[in-house]
Amino acid sequence: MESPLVISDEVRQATADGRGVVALESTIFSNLGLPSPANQEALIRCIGAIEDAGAVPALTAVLDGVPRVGLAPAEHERILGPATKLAERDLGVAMAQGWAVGATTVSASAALAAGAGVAVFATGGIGGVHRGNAVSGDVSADLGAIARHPVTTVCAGAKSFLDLGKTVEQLETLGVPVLGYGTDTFPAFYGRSSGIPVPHRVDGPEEVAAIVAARRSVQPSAGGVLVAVPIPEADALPQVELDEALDAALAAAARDGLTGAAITPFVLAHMAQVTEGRSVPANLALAENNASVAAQIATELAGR
Ligand code: PSU
Ligand code: MN
Repeated sequence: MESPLVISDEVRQATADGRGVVALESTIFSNLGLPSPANQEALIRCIGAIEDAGAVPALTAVLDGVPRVGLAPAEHERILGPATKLAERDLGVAMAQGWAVGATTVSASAALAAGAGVAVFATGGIGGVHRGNAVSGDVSADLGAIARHPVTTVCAGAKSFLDLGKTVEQLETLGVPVLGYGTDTFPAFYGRSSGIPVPHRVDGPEEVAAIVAARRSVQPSAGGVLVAVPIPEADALPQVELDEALDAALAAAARDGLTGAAITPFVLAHMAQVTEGRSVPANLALAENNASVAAQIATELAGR
């Protein structure tokens, strides 16, 4: 049976030409990730960063029930509008039910990237183990997807309101190599460090490419690698302010009885409100930086 996955001509051509391709998730660019018009700015900056580094961007989404890797510029505005959050578990449902705009999370994007043979994927922050998960059982499907799919995911750590210690532990349990990019600790999204050690440190794209290639050579069916890049120094928010904003956002989420997939959009919106919008430029800066690092890694990998 032919794959229903539609890969853009540009992405196909880049792959055939041995150029780097970087997949991008669509949830952060939708109304679920960033407020308008910051979401559009984020998309423009991420695409620009990938192109500046000589690679080709491949936005992932499900549009009108069709899973896509690589969207035409004219289609970008569909992602920026109202969208339905689409995790890996939802892929078949979105296709069969013909969802108009399914914004793919990290788990769904990694699955689509793998299906299209795209080796590198950039996001802002991955999902992970939620605080209080001993009661709620809330662990993002992102972790399992990163472990399973043969894609290198580039992030600024996990979303800041998660239990980062448990998230790093869970990545170890799942067998995901976590590479601190120019750092010995797991980044904390809006902040440069969580203080939690990462198992390995790398200091450039060629080091990441060498690790991915070595892993593949010894274990052809190996899953993903996670590259954790701290937010640029100038864009980081002070940790004290963050902790306070987070506590307030999480308390509000609990008070409103939010659970499951609804928590992330709520907390992100609340954080923007509590930090008087300052979490938004930080989010843009880290997403753009991740896209740039991902493009450099993709270019290195494509040249091997
Ligand atoms: N981090 C952000 N903004 C986001 C997300 C993460 O700063 O919008 C999204 C990503 O798409 C991620 C998803 O894959 O949230 C995880 O959601 P959940 O915790 O429900 O698995
Ligand atoms: Mn969840």
